Amino acid sequence: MSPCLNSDRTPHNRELNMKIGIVCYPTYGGSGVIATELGNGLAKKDYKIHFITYSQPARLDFFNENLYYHEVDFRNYPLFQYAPYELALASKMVEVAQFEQLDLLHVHYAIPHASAAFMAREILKTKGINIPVITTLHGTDITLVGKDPSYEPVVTFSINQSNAVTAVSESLKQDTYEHFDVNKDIYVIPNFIDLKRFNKLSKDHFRKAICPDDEKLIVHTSNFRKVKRVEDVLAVFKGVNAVVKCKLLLVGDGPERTRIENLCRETGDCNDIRFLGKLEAVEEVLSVSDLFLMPSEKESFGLAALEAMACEVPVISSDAGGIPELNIDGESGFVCKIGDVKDMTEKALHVLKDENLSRFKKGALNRAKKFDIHKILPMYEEVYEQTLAENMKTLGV
Ligand code: GMT
Repeated sequence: MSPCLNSDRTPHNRELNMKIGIVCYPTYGGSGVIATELGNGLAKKDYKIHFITYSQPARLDFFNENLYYHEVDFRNYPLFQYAPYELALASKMVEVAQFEQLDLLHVHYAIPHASAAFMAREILKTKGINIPVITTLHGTDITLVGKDPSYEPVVTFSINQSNAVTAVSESLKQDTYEHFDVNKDIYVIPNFIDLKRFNKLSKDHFRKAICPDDEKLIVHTSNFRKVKRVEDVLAVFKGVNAVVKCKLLLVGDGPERTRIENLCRETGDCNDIRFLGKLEAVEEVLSVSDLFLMPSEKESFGLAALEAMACEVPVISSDAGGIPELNIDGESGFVCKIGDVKDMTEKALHVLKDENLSRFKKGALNRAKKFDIHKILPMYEEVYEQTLAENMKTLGV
């Protein structure tokens, strides 16, 4: 069968009503959030968006006529120690692409989405359907898990086989070239924020309950993995609290939470620290906070810090990965060396001084505005247009 496009719509119509399959992790992680918000944003612009994943994405809990959700049904069998998710995902991509006449597949987080998409694309070719695959690299798929020898050959292959590749920061792009034998151009498209949702809300009653004696409020949100260095958050908080009375809110959950909770019980700091667990309306907490801490060991962009900045919260961060592309030293907060809790504490005290705080709050908001969803979404649209045009050229259309 000769190669052909998936639908007989003209290129003009194709631009207006592009049908896109988005594959992502549906959990609270940053890659899933970006993929879901991207899909939501595109749906508002009349694209038809088909999410393909193993459960309903966390931020996809409303109705929109342009949004569709296809659940990957993966079954176990006594012979398998682990259910082969990647195969079920590839099969679902084939099914959805074929029956919904998708124009392209956009996968978020390389493992295992890029290799599953490669498989789906090749299967579709045998059915006379030729659609391109775009892979967005998010961070640990490159900097941690992906470069592990147990995954590296497949990650390298599936990046090189993607029709287009994007990365969420210049730093992640460079890491990809450093750790993998990649011969493709990588487009840098930073994370973005919906400023209609993330802005400073008036939640003073909440602040009064947490800080009854007008203490300063420090916040950290993460998935409590080792790379987040949450123990550094505790150390900085202890140092700051010794000079300026403050409270610490820890939002999120993950493998390190129990250890961190035990640590703060041992040091006796628990009275001033609250673990809030996973929170859907994180913007409400950010709205009453004075300072955000992100001391990560690895961080390709730092979406959680961007969410804080949009709510006018300055950031004290490490200089890991792409964070310096977001947090501007001396403007939106400060950038310190990974693990330098002394410097982080000093910088935090500087920001929290009454004469400095409002300047840093403004600086944080101004920086966040650069990553407004309305500025970043067109960058993805451009990659879609270009990739489709290249695909058509290859097919001689
Ligand atoms: O932070 C995490 O561990 C979650 C992870 C993910 O893929 O879900 O986040 C990564 O992608 C985000 C969205 O692009 C980035 O903002 C985060 O910086 C990045 N995390 C790391 O690189 C550790």
